[in-house]
Amino acid sequence: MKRILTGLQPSGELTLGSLLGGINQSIRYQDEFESFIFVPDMHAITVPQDPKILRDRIKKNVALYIACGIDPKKNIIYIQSENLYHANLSWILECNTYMGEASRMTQFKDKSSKFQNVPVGLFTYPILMASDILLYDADYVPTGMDQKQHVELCRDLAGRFNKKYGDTFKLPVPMIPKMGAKIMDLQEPTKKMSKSSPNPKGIIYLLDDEKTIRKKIMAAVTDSDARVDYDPDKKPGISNLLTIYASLKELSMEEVVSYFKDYNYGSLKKEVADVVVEKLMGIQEKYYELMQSDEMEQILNHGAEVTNEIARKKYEDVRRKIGLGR
Ligand code: ATP
Ligand code: LTN
Repeated sequence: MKRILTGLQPSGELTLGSLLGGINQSIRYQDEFESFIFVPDMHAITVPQDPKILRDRIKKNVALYIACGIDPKKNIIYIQSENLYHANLSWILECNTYMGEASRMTQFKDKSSKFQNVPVGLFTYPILMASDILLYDADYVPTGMDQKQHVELCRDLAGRFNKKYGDTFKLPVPMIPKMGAKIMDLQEPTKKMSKSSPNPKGIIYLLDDEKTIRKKIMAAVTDSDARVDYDPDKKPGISNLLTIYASLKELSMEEVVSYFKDYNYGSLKKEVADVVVEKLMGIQEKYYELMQSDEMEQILNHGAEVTNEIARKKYEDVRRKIGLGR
């Protein structure tokens, strides 16, 4: 069975975008592949984090993965920092990465421009990501378009290592959803709904209560044309609401547009809010149950155990090949 592996950074609270663009993909693949899903908490500290908030969020995210439908029986679920091999392999890969190729990463250019003193970890971030992937011989890495360049760097590093030291790593293939739902900010519908964005009004968090969800959707920015149509360039706000509805109801855009064609914006928003509320209330019920049970501890202990064993073998192979240790 082919193996897939992915992670969502705990750099902010998970959003409707995380669910429809990220988590849902993993749910879709969990029957078809051997599936690894983890919390890349070491990636999150490449930008400043409050320790208490970070720690709470790591566990929250795991519970949310499961509450959204990631089945712990079908997935190995784990926390990156509970496995020391990630950082160890990352160091070895760093010694085999060129400044030129690392400097080309567009995410680094974007994120570093926001700092006066740029953390070095922000620069080496994609190399740690390569290590996350290569330790487990992942065949596919489901992720957003923004991470494609990182997976390509990972392939380059793996290929270089294999050439120099003999066949060691599998070359992973990025799995970018073809027509994956890209959910936009409700207040700035030309921008992605992003968990690290500073304005919560445009973002539906998975743990928002019903009243907040309805308020945010009813206040979503639209246009003055008052005609329901899917046109992301000219009508980004309405198109975004249609996308949310289509993804949650698993309908095609044609079906959704034809369903809403005689609606005014107010009643369209109300129906979109109804389906979002229904979905998120179901997730939240499961989430609060999980947070109170000890099931999460068992799942994470199991994940740590299994992944440490796999990673240890890979790391020892690498260490031996490059001549480290006795
Ligand atoms: P950050 O704001 O910290 O950069 P993010 O909210 O953009 O994070 P990531 O953790 O980088 O989210 O993304 C995890 C996965 O979820 C990626 O595959 C990404 O493409 C997807 N994703 C995140 N937000 C959205 C969104 N609004 N629409 C579609 N997919 C999304
Ligand atoms: N950089 C990714 C998160 C991430 C990841 C990974 C995804 C860290 N390590 C390994 C897939 C495989 C992000 O920001 N979405």
